[in-house]
Parts: sequence; C-alpha cells; structure tokens
Amino acid sequence: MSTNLAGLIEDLANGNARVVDLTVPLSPETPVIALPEMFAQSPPLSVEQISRYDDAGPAWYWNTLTLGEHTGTHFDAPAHWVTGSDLPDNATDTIPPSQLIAPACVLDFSAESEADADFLLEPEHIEAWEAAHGAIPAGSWVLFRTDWSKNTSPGAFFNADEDGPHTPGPSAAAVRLLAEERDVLGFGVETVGTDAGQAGGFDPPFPCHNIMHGAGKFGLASLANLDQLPPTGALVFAAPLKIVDGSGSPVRVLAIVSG
Ligand code: 23J
Ligand code: MN
Repeated sequence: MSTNLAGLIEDLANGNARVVDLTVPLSPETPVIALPEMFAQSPPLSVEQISRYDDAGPAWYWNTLTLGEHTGTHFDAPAHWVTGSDLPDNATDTIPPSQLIAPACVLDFSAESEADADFLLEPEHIEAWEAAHGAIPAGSWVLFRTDWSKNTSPGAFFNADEDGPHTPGPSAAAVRLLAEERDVLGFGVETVGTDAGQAGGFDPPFPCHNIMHGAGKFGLASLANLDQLPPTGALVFAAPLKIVDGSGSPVRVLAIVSG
C-alpha cells in the first residue's frame, strides 16, 4: 500500500506540509444569506453568555449560541434541497465519514469575477482548467476561487441592487458536468451560497443546490483563503457537526498542502 501517514506527520512537524484554514470568523457580524422576502429567513449568530468566571460560574466561561445551520463557513448536505430529500445518508449525521476528507481541485476565476460580479462558471471553463491541470478526479471537492472572501464589508460581499445579489457562481450546465460526468464530491465557494447571486432566476432555480444535492453531492459556502491552495494536491477536511437529520452545519474547513 502507498499509505505514508508517518511521512505526513513528519512533514507537518517540519513544515514540509502546512495547514491552511479555509474558514471565516464566526460572530454576530458574520453575513448570512438574505432570501426574497416571501421566504423565511435564517438568523445571524447570537451569543448569550452563561457565565464568565463570575457569580453564574466562578471558574468557567461558556456561551449559548443561536444560529442557522447555514451560517458563515458551512456545509450543505444533500437533504438541504428537495431534490436530495429522499437520498440515503443525505444528512449531517449519516454522511459517511470517509467523505469528510477529500482532495480538492481549485479553479481560479478570481480575475474573471473581479471583472464581472455575475461571472458564471461554464463547462468550457472547467474543460480549459482540465487541459492545464488534468481531469477532475471523481470524489474531489471542486473549489471555485473567486477571491470574493476579500470583500469583507457586507455591502461588497452581498453586492445587491434592486435586481438582487450579484455574485459569481456556476451555470446549470457546469453543475451538470461536475455532478454527473465528473462525479465530484461537491462544490465549494467563497460567496454566501454555492449558487450565483442571480441563480434564483436560472433554469432550474439555484442549479448548484438543485442538481448537486439531487446527485447526493455536497456544498461548502463562505470559504476563505482559496488563494493559498495549489490547483491540485490539497487535502480538505470539512466535517459538519453530527446534527441528527441536519441539513448542514457551520464547519471549520482545513486543508493540508505541501511545502
Ligand atoms: C436556502 C435557499 C436558497 C439558498 C440557500 C439556502 C443557500 O445558499 C444555502 O446556504 O444553502 S441559495
Ligand atoms: Mn447552505
């Protein structure tokens, strides 16, 4: 076998491998998606102190959190979308743990996204990436680098006008290619959701949610630091909380990269 866990442990200790944190800070200010007003909304994080070395608990500090499952850097399970609702092992507690550690292909479309906030990843972009870096292996995360996480002000992050949010994402055809032909593990983005800002008007609406989750694939939203990853070769750890029948969860996403 080719397992060389001792070598990896040594590389991590001596700096020949590094851990990159792909997670944004989670606070009451962390942006949460705003849906059209006819739909119920997900609340931002709220934090209520239980005690902090005081009369309520003299030697201990702890808080109560209230938050939506899809807050900050988070994992979308197939059960999140109606198309994935009847699939086996589709929720945060039943996804096999072997699927929570996987290699990543990082597709850099940051320049295109800077030039056009509504940039859509199309099949030809994926095929051009593959011509340069090799075919996307089945079971890989596809991470869509847009550098959108560098838009730290809420106004720039949501980039909304009277037509709704303007943020990059994949076209329906691109999602079909990744889910059905490449058999990826899932699609990860730096924006608030895996779909483009305008994707509510696509056919089908929210194609990344509709098609990916219908195919049993996952999503990762509000990622950061994708500019620190190589196009191939990173190993991503993205394990949602084991919420029973959960549709997703905030997650600390870590990548191991060499060098
Ligand atoms: C619910 C409805 C539409 C969308 C979303 C949630 C998300 O982006 C999400 O966090 O899964 S687009
Ligand atoms: Mn989500």
